[in-house]
Amino acid sequence: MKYPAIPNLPYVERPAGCNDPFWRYEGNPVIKRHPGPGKDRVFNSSVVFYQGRFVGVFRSEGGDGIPKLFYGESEDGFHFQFEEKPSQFVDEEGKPVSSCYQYDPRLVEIEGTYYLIWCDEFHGPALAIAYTKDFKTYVKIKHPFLPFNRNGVLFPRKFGDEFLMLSRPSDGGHTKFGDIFLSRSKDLRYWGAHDHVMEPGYEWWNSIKIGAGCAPIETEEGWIMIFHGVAGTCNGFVYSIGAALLDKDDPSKVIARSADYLLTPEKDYETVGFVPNVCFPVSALIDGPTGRIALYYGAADTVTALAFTRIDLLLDFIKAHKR
Ligand code: BMA
Repeated sequence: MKYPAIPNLPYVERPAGCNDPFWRYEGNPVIKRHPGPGKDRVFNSSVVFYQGRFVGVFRSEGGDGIPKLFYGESEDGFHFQFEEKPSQFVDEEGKPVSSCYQYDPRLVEIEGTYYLIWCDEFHGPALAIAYTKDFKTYVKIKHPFLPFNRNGVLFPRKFGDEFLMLSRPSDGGHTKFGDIFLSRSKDLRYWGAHDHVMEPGYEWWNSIKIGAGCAPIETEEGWIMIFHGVAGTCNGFVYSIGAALLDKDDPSKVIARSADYLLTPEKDYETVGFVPNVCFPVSALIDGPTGRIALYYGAADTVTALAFTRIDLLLDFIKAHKR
């Protein structure tokens, strides 16, 4: 697929002397603590380019600590305003539907419709799907899979007449395991033809569990899958950012996987917060003509940060650090 131009992409060039595959925005975090009334922490959120500016679905937690999804927008991709009230969903008959929590929203545009996948309450944590064309009305369809599954990402285009989703079946709690699987559907309602994609790594930074991050990025050489990889320590989990290259025609096949992480918690806003040591990638803006990428990631389950890279640098890194 051809990624459109984003002339106003929030982006800063790689600093001279830096050889890292991702470099952080100096003004991080772009969404700090308490960015609006009732919003104590906004993180693990999804931003897309829409009608010349940036809009998104944001995970926010307030006084009750229960995550909900909120609409937000920005002219420049660095400064965001949020709606005060959580987004409302209707079912396919137009009747309001609600669930008691929602988190880790992933947005993707396919043929003019924006699809949202998130972790929803459905007798335990399960994936949910809704679609919107205007970010005002979200139509929620039935949960694609049974509980428990907290991590789902759609590919940004159909393969023939099928949608493809990466997901990570889990348990009802903080899951001490997890592989990435690929599932197929012609209508987003009935999913099957599952394939296994990737298991946790022997490298310690991703040895407990892995989960897809932003929507996979299509390149001439295949799909770049940015994912989070989790290490287990005596102080709890540590979430880093990894990348792999999946086959262009059959993305259940892994062509190359970086043995090294691309970004790991180092800055204060990543190592200190509600949950320390978390870099959780969720959405990427891609400027087609230049291959520049702006990655939004949640930091320490507290704030939202930006890191930058380019398609060619990601491909080079994955190949150079291939296991
Ligand atoms: C995962 C999810 C994420 C969170 C991460 C670290 O299991 O709940 O939302 O960022 O844990 O706490």
